[in-house]
Amino acid sequence: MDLSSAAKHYKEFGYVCLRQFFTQAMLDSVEPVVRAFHERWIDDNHAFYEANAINSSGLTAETYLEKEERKALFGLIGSESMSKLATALLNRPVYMNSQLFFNPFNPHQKNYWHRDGQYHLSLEEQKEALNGPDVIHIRIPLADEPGMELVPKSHKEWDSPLALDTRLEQNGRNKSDPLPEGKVIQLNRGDILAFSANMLHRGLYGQDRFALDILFCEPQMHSFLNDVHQPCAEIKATLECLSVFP
Ligand SMILES: O=C(O)CCC(=O)C(=O)O
Repeated sequence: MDLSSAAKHYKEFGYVCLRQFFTQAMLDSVEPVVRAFHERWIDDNHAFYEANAINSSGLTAETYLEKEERKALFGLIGSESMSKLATALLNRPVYMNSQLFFNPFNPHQKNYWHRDGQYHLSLEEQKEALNGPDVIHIRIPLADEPGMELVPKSHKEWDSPLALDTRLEQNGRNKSDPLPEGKVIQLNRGDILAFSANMLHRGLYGQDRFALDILFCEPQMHSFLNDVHQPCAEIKATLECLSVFP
């Protein structure tokens, strides 16, 4: 799929999957760094990891990675292919933060339907957000994984009564219950899935799930940016594209 078809699909459905978008060599250049981050993060967050964690964040900050390691991650985020993709999908995309998704320590832990905004916005504000500036996730699996389940068009459309009951766990529903409108997107190493943070989604656990997630926002959301996640001048000088950095 070319980038203009991808943009059309993203606009209509709130997500787009591009198969074999990144070369294996490109992923090989970041995977050891991501694995090193994960080991150091677990050392520091042991109780949380074993309790119920399914992700960490802030990979490009200085907390767990050295400058050379961060340079490798920024090499991907500031690559021409990433910058062209983000620019095709969003209006003047700005790099915000990064996350890492992995399997829960407890193999029986259940996943959960949600919209990202539901943890800090009221229901009215969540409805308004459907017409506001967008935040996009670019999910980059480093291993083949079950992927994500999404509700197509929910980046612009409010929940069905069943979906609302499910993600809010009301009227007898659990947040991991199936939704008939859910669409599963299985992902392999090399594929990417771009999806709007506004949309209703859940991760699917299993296999060797280990996925990097790069977040870009539109310029109206500048107040949510934190300098600690951004590249320093020395790293910027090594990057192919600077347009996604503030
Ligand atoms: O993969 C997951 O477990 C959930 C992913 C997710 O919720 C997100 O990227 O916002």
